[in-house]
Amino acid sequence: LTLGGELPRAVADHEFIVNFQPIVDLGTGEVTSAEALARWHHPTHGLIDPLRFLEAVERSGLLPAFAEAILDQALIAATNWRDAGFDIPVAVNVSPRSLLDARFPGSVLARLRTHDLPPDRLVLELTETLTLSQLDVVDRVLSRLRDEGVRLALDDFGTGYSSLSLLSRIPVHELKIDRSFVTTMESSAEAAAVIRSTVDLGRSLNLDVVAEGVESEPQRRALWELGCVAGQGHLFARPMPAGTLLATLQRGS
Ligand code: G
Ligand code: G
Ligand code: NA
Repeated sequence: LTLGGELPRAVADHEFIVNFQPIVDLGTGEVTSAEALARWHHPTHGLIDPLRFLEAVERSGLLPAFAEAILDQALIAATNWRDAGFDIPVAVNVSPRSLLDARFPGSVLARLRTHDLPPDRLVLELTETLTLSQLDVVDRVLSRLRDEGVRLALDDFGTGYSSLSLLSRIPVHELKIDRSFVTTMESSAEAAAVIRSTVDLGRSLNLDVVAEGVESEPQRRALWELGCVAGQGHLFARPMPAGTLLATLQRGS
């Protein structure tokens, strides 16, 4: 993508917006939280997916401004849902590079205070692409957030070669099973075994486990039978604007 030169304007003009995908109870369908997913609302190209601009943002020096814009929108949405009677946490994706920035925890905590949202209403989703050599710095950044009550989730769990060692170094509250395992679980005994093991791990360590990319009723049922009680995916809902999610909550489905 050659939109890199447009990033300063995009930040200044608030062109980065957020959609929210519900995370649901796989037994009842009740919405238990929502994941914030960034989009670039470009004046001529329309809505652009994060995969097409995230790398450029991360390289640009604008990552802190981008991350703050996304976090602000997520926290505003969560306070609006709470004020309407739906006190659900919001999950925000964090770039590995933000975790190497000593100012990151202070920035997150300041925004929680500004929006008057308790820290445990925010889940930070971390990916496994962190290298082990960076873990000392990352652990310091995350300890501060964890100590204040912010919840941490390990995203794309099972895909990184270091999932388990990462988990032992960075205590988290939640594991998100990568979509690839859910997609193949009905035909692959290995994928089903990874899901079962992750659910068991969650149970032993007292972690929440969320399945990603649930697209069909047979997948939902198979996950439920393996003991996985939370999930997100197109079977339930696609990412949507905060106000649309509120209307969905108010309809009770
Ligand atoms: O919404 P979509 O499926 O296109 O998202 C693609 C990827 O972009 C996902 O892996 C998601 O984790 C990542 N992503 C979405 N929003 C953000 C964000 O605000 N910050 C970061 N770092 N990653 C995001
Ligand atoms: O990497 P991360 O876990 O943040 O992934 C979120 C991405 O997955 C978003 O881009 C979202 O749009 C996408 N997504 C969410 N649900 C589904 C689904 O059921 N199927 C597929 N193929 N993608 C999904
Ligand atoms: Na995520």
